[in-house]
Amino acid sequence: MLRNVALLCLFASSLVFVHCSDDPAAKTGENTDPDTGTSEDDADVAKEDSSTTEDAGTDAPTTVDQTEVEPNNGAATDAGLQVNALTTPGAIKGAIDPKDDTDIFSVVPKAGEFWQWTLVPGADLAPSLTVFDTKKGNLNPTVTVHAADKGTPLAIDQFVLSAGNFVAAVRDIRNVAPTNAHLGGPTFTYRLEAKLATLAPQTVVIPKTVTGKLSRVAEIATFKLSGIQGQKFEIIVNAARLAVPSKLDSRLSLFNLTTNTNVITNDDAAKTTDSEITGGFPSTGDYLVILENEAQGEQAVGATVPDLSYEIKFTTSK
Ligand SMILES: [Ca+2]
Ligand SMILES: [Ca+2]
Ligand SMILES: [Ca+2]
Repeated sequence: MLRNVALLCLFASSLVFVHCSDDPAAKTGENTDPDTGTSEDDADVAKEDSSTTEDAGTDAPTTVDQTEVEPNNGAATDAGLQVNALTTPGAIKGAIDPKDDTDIFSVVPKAGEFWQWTLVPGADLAPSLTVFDTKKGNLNPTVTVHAADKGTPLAIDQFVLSAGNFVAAVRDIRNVAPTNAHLGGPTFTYRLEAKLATLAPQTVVIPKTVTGKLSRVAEIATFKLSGIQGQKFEIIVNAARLAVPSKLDSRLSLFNLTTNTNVITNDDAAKTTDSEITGGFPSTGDYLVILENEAQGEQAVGATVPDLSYEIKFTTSK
């Protein structure tokens, strides 16, 4: 259940793009393997996702410090879109200045990479950060978070399902509809960093039921398992369907670590915001399962974190 469309399409007006991963039309996707059925009904299958875990934050920082150059609002020009190319891993300093400024940075991550984005605002900025793939028909989900108050830092986990033309867009959330506060100025500063991190997936031997909880709205959880070609798998998330429903609106993907390609993604199974993926492993080898929270765009980052508990059931059959 994607609800970020309105927000994204605000960017779209200046950015030509395209993504709106939430666009129903974009959701048909790529089940690379005909065998890989989807479980549900939802056309979302096979598209998007993202993934996990934590903090690979301990990786050695190899950032390149940069400074934004206006105009970078995404407007179309003869020379292309007005965006700043961000060298990654790297960090860039900028300001939402003048009022209603949008700052857009382009990046080109590769399939299978795990990026951690952090945005640290100055005291005046209530930041909004959106990372998405502008490539038409792409598999990658849009990831967006915003602060509940000014001065609150943001973090996004981004697992890249397929190579694309990504952008990271920074605004003040109070300038977004319906608030439209028209804020900004030289003191609305921030530092945005993109760090290439190492996933630490939990190893799963099927059959297995795992319970857990995301610690922040744009965190992902990842699981590593082995599959045999042709073997059927069924992976079911329960969050909304828990006895005490949590606030996690799951999206679930299965990524083939041997071929570095996505196998299947599901946002919502029938009649629930929980995800289910089923099908057959396209080849024998290791796979990554990526669980994310697609409600992140509505869950402001602040002092309290919503209950993002989940249960995932992994099963296979011949
Ligand atoms: Ca700016
Ligand atoms: Ca700008
Ligand atoms: Ca969902």
